[in-house]
Amino acid sequence: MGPIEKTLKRLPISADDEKPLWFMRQAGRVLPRYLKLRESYSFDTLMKESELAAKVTLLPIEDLKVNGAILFSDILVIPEALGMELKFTDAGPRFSSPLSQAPNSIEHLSFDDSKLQHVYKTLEILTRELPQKVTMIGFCGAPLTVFCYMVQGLGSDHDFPAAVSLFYKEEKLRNILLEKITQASIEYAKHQVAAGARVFQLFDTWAGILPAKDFTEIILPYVQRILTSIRETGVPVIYFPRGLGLANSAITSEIADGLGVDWQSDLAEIDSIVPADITLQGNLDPRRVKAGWPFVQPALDQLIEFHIARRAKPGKHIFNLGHGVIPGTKMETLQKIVQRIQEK
Ligand code: 1CP
Repeated sequence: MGPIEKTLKRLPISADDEKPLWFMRQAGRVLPRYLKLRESYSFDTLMKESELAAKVTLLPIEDLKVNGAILFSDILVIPEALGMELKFTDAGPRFSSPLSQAPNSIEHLSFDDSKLQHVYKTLEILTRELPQKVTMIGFCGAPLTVFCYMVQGLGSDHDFPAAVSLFYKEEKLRNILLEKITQASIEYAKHQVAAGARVFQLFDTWAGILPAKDFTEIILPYVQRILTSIRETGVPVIYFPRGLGLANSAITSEIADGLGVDWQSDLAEIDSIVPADITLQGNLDPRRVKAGWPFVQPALDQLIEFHIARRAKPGKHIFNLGHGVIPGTKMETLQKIVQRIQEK
């Protein structure tokens, strides 16, 4: 069992274990070997051809020496499997008709798990190929984040005005859509576990777009249902609610084993408002990482101090960024981060 899984299961890390470490969006953004593959294949092909997806998943293990492998896929596969048409354009993925254009079509969405077989096949290949110390991390998008993209569309305003206004105006349709996303995510996540995922992360990139009270009262119960059903299989879960701020205090160990902390938050402060039995993950600022090694090193050394101070107890902290690696970041900077963490 690798250090990431051990940490989340609160098992002691031994002296010969590496420190638990991976980067959000570690595969599909900056690695030269990935960018080279993209010259020959579309993103869609890389994701849907399982042999290729497995190969891309392994690149950061080989080139960065992280000890978590996150499945190469996307959170948009759930809307697609619910029946929305997704096109991969040069400007990025786009839905042909976001739901705000025809809200009543929400009633007709229906989950087809057979569209996701390629994901399970990728995981099966990886389960055979991953070194023991590397933890296979499955993932999907959280209900609110997926709702925002489905209703608003992609590549548009990240305040999601059309999605949030439908959220308040059309309560019945909102609940139907959140319920469909939740049920599909549960089935999808359980299937990922059956195919070999050892840890699961739920990405809630847009958790911060609602007022905290609405988030905790309306959204969190859906999140909790997904996470609970995964935990029931014995697989630990990390929840990454970006932009939640002080409302992170609602994330107890009833909800998740690990909490992904965004770069906006002070890690020690989040530590003081969440229960002690939750593992924190994060939270180097990816823009500092993009700025280059001299600018990231002081912040990294502070993070290492934080990690070491908490390390006396098992299950405390996993190294990561506070959001995904930014395009244009140098691979060498990521490699230096890994080296420094593992040598201290
Ligand atoms: O390292 C990896 O790349 C792992 C695979 C991975 C993951 C974990 C991809 C590949 N996407 C994701 C998650 C994801 N996708 C999130 C949550 C994490 C985050 O906030 O970074 C989100 C919000 C998305 C949605 C998404 N997918 C967008 C943003 C759209 C918008 O307007 O905000 C885009 C452009 C994508 C496409 C995508 N997904 C992944 C890649 C490599 C790409 C780019 C494809 C291309 O080359 O066009």
